[in-house]
Amino acid sequence: MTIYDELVWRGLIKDVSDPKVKDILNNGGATFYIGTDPTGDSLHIGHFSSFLICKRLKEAGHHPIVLVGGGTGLIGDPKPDSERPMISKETVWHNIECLKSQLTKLFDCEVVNNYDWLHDISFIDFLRDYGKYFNVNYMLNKDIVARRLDAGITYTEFSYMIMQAADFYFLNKTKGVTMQVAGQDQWGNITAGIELIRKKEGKEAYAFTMPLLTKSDGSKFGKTNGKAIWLDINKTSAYEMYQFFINSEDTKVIDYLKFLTFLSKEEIEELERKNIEAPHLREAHQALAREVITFIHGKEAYEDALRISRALFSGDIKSLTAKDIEDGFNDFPKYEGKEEKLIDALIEVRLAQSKREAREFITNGAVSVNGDKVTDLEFEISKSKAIEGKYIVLRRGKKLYSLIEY
Ligand code: 383
Repeated sequence: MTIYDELVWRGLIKDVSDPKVKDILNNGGATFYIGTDPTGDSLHIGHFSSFLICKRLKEAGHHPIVLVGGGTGLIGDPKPDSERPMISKETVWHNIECLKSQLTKLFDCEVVNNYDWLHDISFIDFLRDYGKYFNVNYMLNKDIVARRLDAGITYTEFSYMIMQAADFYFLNKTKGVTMQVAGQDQWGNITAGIELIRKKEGKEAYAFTMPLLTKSDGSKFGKTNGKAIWLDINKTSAYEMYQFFINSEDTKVIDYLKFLTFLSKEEIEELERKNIEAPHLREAHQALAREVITFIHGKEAYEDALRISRALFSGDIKSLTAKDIEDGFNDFPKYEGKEEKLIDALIEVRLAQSKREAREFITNGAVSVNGDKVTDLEFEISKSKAIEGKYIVLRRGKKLYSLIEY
């Protein structure tokens, strides 16, 4: 199977700028780039799904460059619904450092920062050298701008596409980048760059986009209860990530395997068969969790997550040693152990928002202490009740855990 056919099979191709993209991908040897703005101090699983293309294309003999948008991050890529809040420069610098180290660790790629070339273009040069190539009508017709016209868009965000276009132009000129890759939401910015290169240099540049992963109801993939799945293990533990993938919808799990793993067509087809024949074994879900977590956090973190999940699933907290709990809950925040009422502890460890809520959870039998359900509103926690005198694991509902350390 050619790389192009493989990308199509994996569902990774949404739009292509030119039919030639197929040959370019199959021939190898192209330099391409994909960018991200430093809007946060970690990438999330949505970014991961796009950036994996670096590894796929690298294996097919292409050279990937990853761009962190220090310049564009100070401006803000227009969202369809509302203007982005401005981020302070300090935050942007901090986020860049965080993203750079994540990206190099995960994808082992050359990383560039567009602040390096965008920051010293003067306003006059910007208007003369770049603005002059953009007809306002063309810009207004870009989907993202058109969608913002009613609610309003500032001149700052309106200019964003010119900056991203300037990046493509700059990387084309200085690093021989001939192709840009991104999620489908970036189509407008990417084609602006292709146009700029054509107009300024008379050269052809290329691009393709990847579909955004969705759930079966069409909503965005990558969140549980409104919380993003981050790649930073301190923001989303390996265990939480494990839960996220294990709970993927049965009708979507095969799509996710194609999109997010490097398992072969044969392996995925085999899992697809098992998913239909023996869905209760959840082998496809297991494989998805294993592959993605191992890629992001390594084998050990995956195995910890699995072991903890098994113990937590069976409610068998007491089978865990203090060391097990330390390892497994490594990524969880630890709360300071006190001698206090369970009701108060639940609020402190963020398993309840108020006393009223905490009481309700306890009386409804939703709370357990080290695996034992507690319905007594007067129950007190203390060091003497901790596993090996060290840890108390509080659970609310089926999945929410907090760790108390003495
Ligand atoms: C900036 C300057 C460039 C090229 C790209 C950029 C960033 C781009 C953007 N990307 C998204 C982001 O930063 O906003 N304008 O969060 C996301 N990407 C990737 C992918 C995705 C996109 O980082 O679809 C999801 O992850 O393209 O939304 O010269």
